[in-house]
Amino acid sequence: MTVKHLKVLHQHNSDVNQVIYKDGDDVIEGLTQNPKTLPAKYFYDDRGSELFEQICDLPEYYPTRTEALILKQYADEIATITGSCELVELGSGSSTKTHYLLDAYQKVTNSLTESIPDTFSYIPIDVSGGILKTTVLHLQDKYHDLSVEGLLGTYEEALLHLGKNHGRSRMIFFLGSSIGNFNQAESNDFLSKVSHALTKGDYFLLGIDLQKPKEILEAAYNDSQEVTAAFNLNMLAHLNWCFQGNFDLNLFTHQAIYNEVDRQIEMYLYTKSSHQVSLDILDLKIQLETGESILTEISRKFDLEAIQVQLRSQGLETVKIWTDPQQWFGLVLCQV
Ligand code: AVI
Repeated sequence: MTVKHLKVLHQHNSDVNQVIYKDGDDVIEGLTQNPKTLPAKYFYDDRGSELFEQICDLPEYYPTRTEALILKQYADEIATITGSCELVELGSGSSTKTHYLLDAYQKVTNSLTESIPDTFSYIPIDVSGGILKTTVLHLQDKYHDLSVEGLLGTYEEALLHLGKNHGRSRMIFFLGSSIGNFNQAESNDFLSKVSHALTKGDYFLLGIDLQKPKEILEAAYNDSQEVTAAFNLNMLAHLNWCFQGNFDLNLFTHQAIYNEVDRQIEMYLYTKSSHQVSLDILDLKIQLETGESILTEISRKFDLEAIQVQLRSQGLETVKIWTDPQQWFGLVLCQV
């Protein structure tokens, strides 16, 4: 089915039903180093995106509902501070929490006098074509006065594609503490690209998971229904599909630990027995030993002071911060 208002940014793939990224150099690099790693971006094929949606509803996984509560409570205030503007969401997924913002910006836009022509526009950006397509269709149905254009691509591609916003203000938002999946250097690079896609006076809204006791963190990433385990293992199925591989998912187990020194959750796949794996398209054969680990994801946990310093170093000045009563999650609004 063709969807109007969905643009494919990735040069090598014009099928919106597919997930992009097929290059594989990063896989070779990760699997040939010691200890082994795999890039977290390979979680998100359509099955991985679906599993992630299920993770967000798990009782142990507090970030999504805590951030949603903050948004529900403060979306109107955020919209009042920034005023009507073009909304750009990086890593939109199913845009569930975004409804609070869209409702608030719809009100702000409708409250403008008729003499000021303004539109209410939303640009969701994601690497998963299936979920983006569903989101765009759903939003077009729900908000008749919303102009929505989905961009299928990576953050880098999308931020470059957006260019500077001429004429009206923009707010880019990045929710769910996805910035925690970047290491310090990657997050600096990411924030610098965000900053370059904004013009003086524009806004950036960032959701961050805050530091808290190890037990709460580890439970959130080792859930009792084992959905996170399925999500982690699905990366191997995705790699099999992308690169004609023969990872046997039954030979791996999932475990997440909180590294208190680096203040990050680390998600691992451990091998149950020694075996060989090949990825034919990459011309790669690797030997895995019993109990060997593959690090698939880090999820950093933040401190409000430190993140403000980091944002400022990229030209993003904090305007206001909102948290929940337990201070488990934070929303930082900053301005160029
Ligand atoms: C997308 N990201 C913010 C999630 C997180 O919490 O780091 C990914 C995730 N991995 C396992 N559970 C959730």
